[in-house]
Amino acid sequence: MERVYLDNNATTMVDPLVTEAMQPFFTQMYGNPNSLHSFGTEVHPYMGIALDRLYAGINASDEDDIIITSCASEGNNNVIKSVYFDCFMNHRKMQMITSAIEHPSVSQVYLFLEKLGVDVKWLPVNSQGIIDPEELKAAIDPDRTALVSIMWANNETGLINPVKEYAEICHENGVKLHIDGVQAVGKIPVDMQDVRADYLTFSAHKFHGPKGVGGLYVRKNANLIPLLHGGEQMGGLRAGTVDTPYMIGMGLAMELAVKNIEYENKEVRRLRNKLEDALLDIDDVEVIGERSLRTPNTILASFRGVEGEAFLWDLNQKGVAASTGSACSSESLESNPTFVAMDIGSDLSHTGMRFSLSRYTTEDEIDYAIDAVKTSVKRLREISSTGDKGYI
Ligand code: C6P
Repeated sequence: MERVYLDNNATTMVDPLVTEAMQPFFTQMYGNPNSLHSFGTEVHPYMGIALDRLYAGINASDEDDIIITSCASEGNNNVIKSVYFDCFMNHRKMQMITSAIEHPSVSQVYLFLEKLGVDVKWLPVNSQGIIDPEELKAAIDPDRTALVSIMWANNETGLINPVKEYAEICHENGVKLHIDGVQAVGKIPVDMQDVRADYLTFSAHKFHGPKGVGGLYVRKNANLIPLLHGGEQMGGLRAGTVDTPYMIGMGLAMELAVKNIEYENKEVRRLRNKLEDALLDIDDVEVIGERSLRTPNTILASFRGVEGEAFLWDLNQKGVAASTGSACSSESLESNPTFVAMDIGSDLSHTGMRFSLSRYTTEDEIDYAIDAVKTSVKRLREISSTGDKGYI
């Protein structure tokens, strides 16, 4: 076996049907969809199909908006800054609530807003790694809270938050709810008529679509101030020529992801559990978060006495791609946000390694990965007493 890709929470392989569907829009139907000639207008029906697929994929109502973005980071920035601009312009309440385990495209925006004087409340996770709805209830001040941002599923652990309960709490208190749905779409059912949040972000490359395109769902009457001004595209909510091949690719990727949800929850879950059982067989390995509370493809395991960089290097030498946390923080030597929030191994004696599968992961790959991890952990523990780092 040459290479095994177990980093699907960082990004996924594009489904070949998706790449095929995108091709005509690079070299044949390449008109600007805002042009009035046939090169522009001939693309419209395909964009309509893509939008329909996105609406169906998250069960959005026709009255709601889905804005095509360049990525989920853009969507997250847009929602939070939009609510900030709105409060600023209307001299309104300025408290916002988020959690200790958000992706940097949420947490870093809130850290920035704190510098501008916004009162940000950071909700902790409970012993199961979940944000307790009671904590949210207690933190909301109906007179001051303008926005709550909490992720649906965590990118490191896969732990699924009770977003439906958050939506009910926010609704009762007249507070807007923003959900980062990046790690939920394609892994678990996402139904925006059931979960009455105001905003949801997602990113095509997490569900076998292309990188560089995402979606921002905005419930009717939720209001959105654009991040990008300068054009009437997306009903004036996001300026800039829409990347038609990528939007069309994302639409098909969404449809295929939803069709594969059952496979994801049966077969991918089975392979994930097989890997997880094997990891738990190794001494001093723990998996973060109860299995039944996680997305079906994800494991964050803590390996005691194994140095993270050496482990990653060793696995990579064996052709196994995993990650010590989210890809965009991979250059930081700090502990994973989840480890910090859950107070695990703050002395860095525990390495967190994330293994994330996809519908393309095979049983042979899992068997190979199990052997590779076992050999690597054994080797690194043997040499750790010598002070050698275990890699060149
Ligand atoms: N997480 C990971 O390795 P973009 O790249 O902008 O489309 O998605 C950002 C993003 C937002 N929210 C969550 C929950 C995410 O997991 C991500 C991307 C990757 O965990 C890359 S940092």
